[in-house]
Amino acid sequence: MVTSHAAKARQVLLASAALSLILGTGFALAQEQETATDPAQDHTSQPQDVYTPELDSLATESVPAPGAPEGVEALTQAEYDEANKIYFERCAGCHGVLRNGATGKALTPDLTRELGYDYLHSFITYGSPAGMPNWGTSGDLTDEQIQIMAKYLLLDPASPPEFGMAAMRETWHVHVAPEDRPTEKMNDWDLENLFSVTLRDAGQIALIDGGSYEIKSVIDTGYAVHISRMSASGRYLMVIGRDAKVDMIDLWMEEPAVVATIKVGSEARSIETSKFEGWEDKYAIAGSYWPPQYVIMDGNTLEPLKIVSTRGMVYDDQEYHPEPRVAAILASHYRPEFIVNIKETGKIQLVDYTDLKNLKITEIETERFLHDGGLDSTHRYFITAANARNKLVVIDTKEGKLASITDTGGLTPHPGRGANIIHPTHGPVWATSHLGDDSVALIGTDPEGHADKAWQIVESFPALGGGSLFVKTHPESNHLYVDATLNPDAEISGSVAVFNVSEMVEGEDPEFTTLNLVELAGIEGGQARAVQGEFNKDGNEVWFSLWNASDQESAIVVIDDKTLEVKKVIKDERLITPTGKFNVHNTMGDVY
Ligand code: DHE
Repeated sequence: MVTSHAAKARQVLLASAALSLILGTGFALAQEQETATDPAQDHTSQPQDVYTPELDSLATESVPAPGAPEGVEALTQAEYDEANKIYFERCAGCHGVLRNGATGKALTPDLTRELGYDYLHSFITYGSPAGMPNWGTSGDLTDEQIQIMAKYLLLDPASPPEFGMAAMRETWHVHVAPEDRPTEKMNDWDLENLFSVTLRDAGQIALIDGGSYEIKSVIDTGYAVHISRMSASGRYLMVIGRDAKVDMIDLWMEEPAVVATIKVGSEARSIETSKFEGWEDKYAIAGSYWPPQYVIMDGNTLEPLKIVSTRGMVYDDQEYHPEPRVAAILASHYRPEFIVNIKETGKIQLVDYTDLKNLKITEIETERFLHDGGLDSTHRYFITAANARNKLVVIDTKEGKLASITDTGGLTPHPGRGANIIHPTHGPVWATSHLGDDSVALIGTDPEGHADKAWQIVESFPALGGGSLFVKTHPESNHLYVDATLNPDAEISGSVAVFNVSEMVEGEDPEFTTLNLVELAGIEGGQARAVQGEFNKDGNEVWFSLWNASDQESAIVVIDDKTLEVKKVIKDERLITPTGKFNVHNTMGDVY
């Protein structure tokens, strides 16, 4: 069904059992934001809460139980293992691996012992108005588990193992040496229009031909595989799992396959390759959540060359942070540099890769909790969300400095790589949607032609609802697509809003067309969620994943960008939990 909508109600709260089904309960963590008010939060009460990292690879690490000081009860190793698993899956995303606090409060023993066992027990059971989930009364943890957790918090924090060069080299395997690889493309695949599709819960990616929609291959990758990025030449596809395993796939082989792998830590989310002229395919870089570091690798073999720790001072109060996670990493097109978002310290590093021995890093003070972001249409400016601070940070990658920090006016911006459109009066702008409300914000990106609007939020208007994760467009398209993946309402989470860009009018909320993709694709079981539009190479089709629970039917639906009609529904039993999609041409050239 296709319907037209005007502006809708702004705030949407999220309380969805189906969401836990898809995401796992570990997503169910409340952030203790300064803005939170009123009654104890159910841990799924807001979209941004259920999107908190679940460090479930770390949860599998065995850490010896620490001894207990006088007056504190010790845990057996079995109890300690259980507590660690619960902590990393459900608590560490907010309170930090080392319990020093992140978006949630610090839980170090000096503080917890002061509070005492009874306080901790009831705090975990009932939660708090500031955003601590009510783990007991919600039924997520049993009283026995809460007792263990209260005791666990009185002990010294577990410190999971580091992952330095020796550990990395042990996991590094070159399956096909560069000299044994083809010297030219050996298959008849249309590589530029190939899509790498994340099959999240299967730990695989599907390579799907953009012309025939045929699944050419399904390849095993890391656990809860997260994203794919292309090498600048379009030959190598890099895939990273949440378990920090990187797989490098050679698309030139007769049957594209993994030619090198490495594990770069225990928990990771980001991977990128060098793109500056003359440095194409030379290096890859992966950032981890644990340990807090990034590693630069050889672009042909994934050999780890240089590990850089991100531990250090927070940008403003200049207090030490022991575990700043690495979020988005992009390659600069203007300098031989990687742009690295460091979450907790609020710093963006521009890492010059021309001389790894004498590494030069430009460190820019920005805002805490940097997450994802992308480039403007000229590729000169990197625009990224400090999402728990409701801000967009803009970096001038040519000059190597901060251009602006702007409040989006919405709650928890989540742009993905964003979308570059040309607004009829504001000119070139970049769009982000929000997790915490239904707003879409447009920021001016043309300091030369529209100087008065540069880095200002020039428009903010409603789309379908809260819980949006990604926006998408293409230079050949006149449409802006906005999903609402984490919205509790199945009709909304299964739909996308489509805005006609050339009809946008300054100061007016634009009308949009709603495409109920789940209905259009004929998916009946579960709560399939429409997520992350991605265009084909020519920009005349947009693909959305319909992401269902792993035991339910999922699909990819292909929409004709001109007519907004369904061109194809790709259904296949191998398409288990499809989420991100990365078109080779668009990903290698940063086309969005
Ligand atoms: Fe992602 C990008 C982190 C959950 C799908 N995600 C990113 C990036 C980061 C990140 C840092 C930017 C990478 C880059 O550009 O280098 N994601 C996290 C988390 O910490 C979080 C919130 C929780 C977690 O435990 O991992 C998380 N992400 C998810 C999902 O649940 C999603 C929706 C489904 C899935 O497959 O896991 C998801 N994230 C994506 C996608 C991108 C992404 C599809 C790339 C978007 C793009 O267009 O570039």
